[in-house]
Amino acid sequence: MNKKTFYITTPIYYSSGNFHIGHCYTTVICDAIARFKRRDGYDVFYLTGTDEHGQKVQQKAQAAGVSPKQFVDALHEQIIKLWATLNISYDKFIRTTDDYHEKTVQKIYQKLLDSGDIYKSSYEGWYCTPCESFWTESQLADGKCPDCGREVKLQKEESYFFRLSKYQDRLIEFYNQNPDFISPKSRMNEMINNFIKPGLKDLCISRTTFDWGIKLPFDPKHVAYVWVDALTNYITALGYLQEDHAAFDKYWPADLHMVGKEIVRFHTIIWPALLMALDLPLPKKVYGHGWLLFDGDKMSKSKGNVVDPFVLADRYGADTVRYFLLREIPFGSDGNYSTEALFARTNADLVNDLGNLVSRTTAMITQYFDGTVPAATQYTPLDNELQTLCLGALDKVRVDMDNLSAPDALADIFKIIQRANKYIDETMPWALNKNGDKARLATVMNVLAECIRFAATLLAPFIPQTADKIFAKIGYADTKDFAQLNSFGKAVAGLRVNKGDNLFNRIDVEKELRELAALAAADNAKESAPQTEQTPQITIDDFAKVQLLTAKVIACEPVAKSDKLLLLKLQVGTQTRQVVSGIAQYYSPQQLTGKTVVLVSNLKPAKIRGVESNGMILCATDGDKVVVVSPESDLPSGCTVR
Ligand code: ME8
Repeated sequence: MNKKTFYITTPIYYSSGNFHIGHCYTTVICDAIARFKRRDGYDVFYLTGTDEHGQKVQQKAQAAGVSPKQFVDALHEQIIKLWATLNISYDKFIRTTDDYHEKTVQKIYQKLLDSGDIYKSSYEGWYCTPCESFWTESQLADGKCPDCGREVKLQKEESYFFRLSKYQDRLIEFYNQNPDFISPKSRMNEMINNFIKPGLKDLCISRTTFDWGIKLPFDPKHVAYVWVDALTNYITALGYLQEDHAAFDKYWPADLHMVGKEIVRFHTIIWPALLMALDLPLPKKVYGHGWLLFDGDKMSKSKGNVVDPFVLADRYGADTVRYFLLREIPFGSDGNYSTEALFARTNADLVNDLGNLVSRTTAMITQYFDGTVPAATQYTPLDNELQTLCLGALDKVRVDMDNLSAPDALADIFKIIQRANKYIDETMPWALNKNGDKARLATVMNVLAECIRFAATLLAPFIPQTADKIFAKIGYADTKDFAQLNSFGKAVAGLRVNKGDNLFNRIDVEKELRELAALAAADNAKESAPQTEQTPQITIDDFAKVQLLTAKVIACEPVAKSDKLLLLKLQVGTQTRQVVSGIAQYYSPQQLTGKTVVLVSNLKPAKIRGVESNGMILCATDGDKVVVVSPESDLPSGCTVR
């Protein structure tokens, strides 16, 4: 029989760097759900990836002095490492710079043009580059981006538009017919009241003022709007409009798009409308989770290494980080991150409850039964209580997971662990041993080993490495499904236990806080160190090799077939010469003509786009701002600059 499929996605992460523990939240939750569903018999496809195009990436690459591709490659490597560190079990990782994705996005644009859903017009409005979002004047909050509070820029450009307004009524009808489509419910109301009711406007879906994006097949001056490029990853990754579309046929529509609350808008308005235009079925659910806050603020990497997931996983283990994220943050709402809370959770739940249960039980089986789990003789009502708890746990946890509430699921699993610890105090195995009651002692050990096996099986989706360690300690061969929880008692009898090291070590809170503070101080010192530490120093003789001269722009024109290049004719003393400069996006020929600039005059001549360039003019850059360097007061051309 074919298994039921389950297609789950995370957002594709921006390739702009500085990943912090908040970023791990979406991916860790999806991983727990994916692992749970696999164990529960589903054929799961778990997709994640990176969002690599757009103005923000281009600007960051420029600021870092590398090409956008080099920039995204480095970050891609970092995120792959991060997900490996946290044991994320994705089935596919998509990059929006992957060739198949780029080609399919072009086909999608063509399809939408052919169906009349795209038209050309001109855009005038506000743009928030960090969010890559368009806003109207009335949507701005105090003149700033209503999502992130940062500066917006007035954008005026020729653009292609998607007929989003056409889908307004169909969207409302869809929401009404599928009341669980947007979860939690409060986010559905937010979408309807804040965005749909005021009236949907057609969406600008192409840009011309930068070029780090997918070129539109019918007008390559334009690149695809990064959100359309990004959202379509959910279908391009499966092979939509590609030769091999078996995965698309099998898994689409998605069962769950898990996203942070700030991007619910894109996933519940733009995405379904695009799918309607493509005549495709809509995803079953979009879940908008809350944020992990740090001191009440949305997290950022500038908070130092207390929020660096690599540092946290390295010091405390991947499962400690996973457990904290899954257990501590009330799902759907914002949650606070603090190192103290991480330590408190670890010491209380993982060290005291789980770690102790496993180490006490394996030690007792080693001591009383020479390391072999005994068979039970006869269950008392007390044993039956634990048996019932274990046998009923999966149903409860399944309901919790269907509600996407990992904290509830973990609380239900820990009921077994806490009850088993109490059972040790109630049955007092050391007294049974002293009194020579071997039969009762055997049953007690058997019940405890079973509780551990049930707990480990249920914990495996959440803290997989720990579950594997526990199975190894009790000598159990995990079948990696939940069918192993169908019976209680027999599966552990005869297993050889191996106590080994502690599962988790108690965190010495004071000491750790001191060490983290020292690490943060070292990090800050590194960041505030002057640039000269990274840039190699040069001698005055090195500098003397560069001949800098003032030069007057006597003529200037665009270089044919190039959006970026200008050809400048310069007067340098008594000579003239021509220089090609990549500043057409920042200056018009008229703005430069008559200006005195600084020329690197002894630069080796080069041909740029087939045009000879003799030297280079100096410019200062700040992100996407580029300014030509010019002497403060008027000077004749040909003066030395030192
Ligand atoms: O939004 N707490 O990418 P992204 C909880 N590229 N979750 C957080 C968080 C925090 N402090 N900070 C970030 C994008 N996240 C787009 C998606 S999908 C077609 C395109 C979550 O790198 C955030 O909510 O900014 C989102 O779910 C994920 O990290 C990636 O965010």
